[in-house]
Amino acid sequence: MTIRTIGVPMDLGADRRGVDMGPSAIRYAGLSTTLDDIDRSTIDRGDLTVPHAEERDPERAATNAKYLPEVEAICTRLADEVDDTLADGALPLVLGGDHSIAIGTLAGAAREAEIGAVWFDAHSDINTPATTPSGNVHGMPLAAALGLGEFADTPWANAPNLSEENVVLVGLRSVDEHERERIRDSDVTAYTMSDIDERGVVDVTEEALAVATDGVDGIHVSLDMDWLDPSHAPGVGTPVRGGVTYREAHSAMELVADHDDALRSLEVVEVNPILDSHNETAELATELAASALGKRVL
Ligand code: HAR
Ligand code: MN
Ligand code: MN
Ligand code: MN
Repeated sequence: MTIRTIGVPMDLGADRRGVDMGPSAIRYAGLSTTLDDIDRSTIDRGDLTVPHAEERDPERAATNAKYLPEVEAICTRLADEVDDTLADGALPLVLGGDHSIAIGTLAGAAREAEIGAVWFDAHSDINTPATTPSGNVHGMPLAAALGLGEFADTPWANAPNLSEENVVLVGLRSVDEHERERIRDSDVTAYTMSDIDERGVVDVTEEALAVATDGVDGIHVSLDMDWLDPSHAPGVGTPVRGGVTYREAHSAMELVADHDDALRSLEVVEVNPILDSHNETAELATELAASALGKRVL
């Protein structure tokens, strides 16, 4: 199966500038040669065009969902790209950009198939404009995709064939109060870093994959690089101490690749080259994508 890379140089969903350079940094880190080691053909369709914050009216950032109209425009195009890629029988590899782009990836991935989603992240990204502490849309993509709260009124943001029962969060360590309530009140499954400490990353990831794949056609995997400990992935906008290690992250991605051909789409987000040290977070993002797509040592 062909892997089709789609870059989304988006940073309007986050406060710290610089994640818009993520797709370039990941390509510079050797994505195409790394993927050549996998027995699949690869093609890079380039980047979507995304406006810069400097071109926008700063007033638009003074809301409880900053730049939401811009996010809508970009995510609508991304959803079409992802859907076209899947219709062509290829696997979309979406490069972020901040995590708001997951709204588009999920909407496209869930257009013609029932899907599950595994969300590897320090954060739960399930705020809505009413509950967000920051107004940053990268803290809202799961709520948007599931049509929660005010997102019930934004059909463009909803993933049509994604249900809470097949959504799993892995590695949480930064959850806002309202997000905690929302997770408790929903059918979303969530594993914290404490679960990983107690049970190990293999056990937790296997269970997460079992939940996400239950009764669906395939899954989307969303890898927020701040899932990793900042000692391994310093180049992210919102680092949180106490994340998974380099080896744990690879183990989890290898399990993704090994799980019954379930992976239909993959996304790697929140790489911030401005905050990185010698592009190491982009290099790690490249390696982890390759592991999730089936790269092995032997
Ligand atoms: N929960 C916070 C908010 O909504 C922080 C969001 C964190 N950002 C991310 N997403 N990198 O995973 O503002
Ligand atoms: Mn830019
Ligand atoms: Mn995130
Ligand atoms: Mn995060």
